[in-house]
Amino acid sequence: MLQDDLNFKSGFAVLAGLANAGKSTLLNKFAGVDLSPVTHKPQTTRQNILAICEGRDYQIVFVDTPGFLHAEYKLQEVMLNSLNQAVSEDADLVLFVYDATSTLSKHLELVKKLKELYCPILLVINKVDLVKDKDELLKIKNAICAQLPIKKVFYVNAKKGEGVDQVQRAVADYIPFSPPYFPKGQLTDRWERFYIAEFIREQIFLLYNQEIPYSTFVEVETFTEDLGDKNFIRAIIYTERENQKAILIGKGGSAIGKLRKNAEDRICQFLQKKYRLELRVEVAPAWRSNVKQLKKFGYID
Ligand SMILES: Nc1nc2c(ncn2[C@@H]2O[C@H](COP(=O)(O)OP(=O)(O)OP(=O)(O)O)[C@@H](O)[C@H]2O)c(=O)[nH]1
Ligand SMILES: [Mg+2]
Repeated sequence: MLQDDLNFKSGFAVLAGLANAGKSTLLNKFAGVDLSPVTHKPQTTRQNILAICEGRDYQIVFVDTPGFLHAEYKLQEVMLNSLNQAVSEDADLVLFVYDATSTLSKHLELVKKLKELYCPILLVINKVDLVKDKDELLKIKNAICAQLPIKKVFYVNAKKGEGVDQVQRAVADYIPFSPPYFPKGQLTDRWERFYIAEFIREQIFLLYNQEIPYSTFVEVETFTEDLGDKNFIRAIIYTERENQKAILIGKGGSAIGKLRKNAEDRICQFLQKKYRLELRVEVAPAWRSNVKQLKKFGYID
């Protein structure tokens, strides 16, 4: 083994926090690309997403997770399991992402879970731009540090990327000496199809309200890569009820037309290639509570 290999560090840094705390925004800043869907709605992230970041002598695998929640239906239980598994089994380090406008009382259960961990925990107080009175930030820090063995605290505006580099440097310090987990230059561990479905779902979260985003699952049926100008993607949006299907489509197809356009732009921008997106809506009754459907959709192994 070369001397340099012995000095190499590598590890999994898991982002944990409540829904809407800004975990995916932060992950995207680490990645340098908008990999993980970000929306103003809670529970946007449903599955763990990896962003692999490299330095000269380290490779950090950042893990975005679903926000901590009280599971009411099976899909939420699966989301919570993803978070639990990431922090309890995979993490070499946890980044506790805390929305500075939130309250500690909403975090009691999550704090209880974090107390059980043996790995280092770094506290990232995010959305500091929304807090006028900076003394408030100090109070948040003191309250959390009284509860958890926090190694370091960061004040961050993830949306603007302010304070993010300092977090990454600290993570590189705290991860263990280890050979890299992934080949050099790899950004993530999933295929394009996964991100295409995620970006369509992201645009659904941005365009539709109430229960609609939560009731949808997106499946990429066809993804062509060798047809030049004629490359296309065909995707199915599953929803739970006929009336939700009607809302998704909209009068004369107006709503789905807008969704198609926005999602197509997002996908083409990410893949840096031109694709024509085709969408179809189907009903899969109560799929969020149906283990068989969740397996079919890939939420359960
Ligand atoms: N003002 C402000 N808004 C932010 C900041 N970071 C994230 N946001 C916004 O907060 C909202 C939620 O961000 P996400 O990154 O989707 O949050 P999340 O923790 O991944 O949420 P879930 O996936 O639902 O658990 C989005 O509207 C972001 O633009 C920040 O530093 N300042
Ligand atoms: Mg998220």
